[in-house]
Amino acid sequence: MFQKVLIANRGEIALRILRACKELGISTVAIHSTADSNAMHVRLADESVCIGPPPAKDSYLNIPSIMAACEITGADAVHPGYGFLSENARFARILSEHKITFIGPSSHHIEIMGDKITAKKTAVELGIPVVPGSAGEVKTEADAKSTAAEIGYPVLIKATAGGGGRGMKVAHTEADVLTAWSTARAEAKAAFGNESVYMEKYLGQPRHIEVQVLGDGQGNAVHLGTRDCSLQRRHQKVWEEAPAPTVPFAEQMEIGEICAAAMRKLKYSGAGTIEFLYENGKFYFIEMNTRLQVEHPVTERITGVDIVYEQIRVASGEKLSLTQDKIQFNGHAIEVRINAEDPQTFAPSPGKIQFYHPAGGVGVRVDSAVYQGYTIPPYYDSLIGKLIVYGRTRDECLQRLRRAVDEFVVDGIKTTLPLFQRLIQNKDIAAANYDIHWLEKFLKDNKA
Ligand code: MV4
Repeated sequence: MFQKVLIANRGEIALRILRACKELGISTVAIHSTADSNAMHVRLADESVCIGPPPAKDSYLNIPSIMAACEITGADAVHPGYGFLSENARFARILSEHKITFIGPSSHHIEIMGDKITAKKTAVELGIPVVPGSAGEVKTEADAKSTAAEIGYPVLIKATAGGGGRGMKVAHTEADVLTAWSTARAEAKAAFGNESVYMEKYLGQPRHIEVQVLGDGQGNAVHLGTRDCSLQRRHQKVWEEAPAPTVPFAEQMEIGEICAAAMRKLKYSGAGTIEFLYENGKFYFIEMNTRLQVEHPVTERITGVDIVYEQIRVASGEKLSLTQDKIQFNGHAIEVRINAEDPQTFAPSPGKIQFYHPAGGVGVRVDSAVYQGYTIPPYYDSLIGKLIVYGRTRDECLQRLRRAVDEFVVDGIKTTLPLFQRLIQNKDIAAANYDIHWLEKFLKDNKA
């Protein structure tokens, strides 16, 4: 097992990782920018190193500074959390060249999944169902027309280097396809420095359902069931649930087992999330994320598995502590993301927290790194905390969420808590009757 882990992140996820390290008896190193000297992750770690000025590119994304912090402190492993360098294959490779363990999958697996065409090809080879689409890159106008005709309209053109929704264009008819193709290529080139695009059948009203997997790189892998993350605004998740409501349990286990078997074949190591669109009772692979996700606690709550503990174990060369037959799925969990944002406009609202009282009680977990008197800096994402509630049934979970949101107080800044007050009263939410477009439509129709 590791002696010392450097946590290359900030905020609630840095605390989440610190907690797992402490429970494993591993000492911890926090890194921080000059804007984060008073951050909770710095206070709670055994040691800390300031690695640069506020902009992330100069601090949390600054590989030479982070390598220097590893060197100075003698860390033998790095946990990247999510975002920042968590899916940077070059960072994983540099660490391994310096005999420091990257707590995550191999740089090879990060690379395969980072390129959406190789990710999809790999999924097909592994027997994972995918969205019908082009065999690979759509390189020419003639290619765009013939591929779209084969797939059938509407089609969606996506950036190979993309993900997270950037550089996507829909074409409804043959009259739109060339414009969509060339606009998508131009946007992909501008955003990623890579104009490569591919094409898929456009699904109109799917849900976003993902499968959590864990592998040990030795051919053992398990799935931890599904999460529904359809409630998003501009590709930012707002509310996540486990298990995916409305998908029959047997179908969840079936797609879960397909994913676990695929990870065994790949010899995948670490935590991963396999993302699907789900429409008319069918799952269609779109992408795989090779990192810990923000919403992992809902899965932890319904399975009892500590995902970060397992990540650290397998990275240190141990086998998974679990087998599939030991994993049970109990009850329902919902996470809502408390962002320092205006609940109507979603404009960031950094500043000082004048009063802070998190919700508590039975079935409530709060993952946060803020405290009363803390000033949220304006440089990073606006997530200040996650409220995770559990119930034996989804209805009990919703009732508890109502109670917990009422209890939660964050004064001095605007937060998304009032949005959750509104969502909890909505009958579509109560019935789990929503798809990936539901939240944006709700916000448009219910402007205050
Ligand atoms: C799609 C799709 C419809 N059809 N692919 C958006 C982000 C990226 N992860 C994939 N995305 C989509 N891919 C096909 N073939 C619709 C979306 C999409 C979406 C997906 C998940 C959650 C929210 C979304 C919002 C808009 C579009």
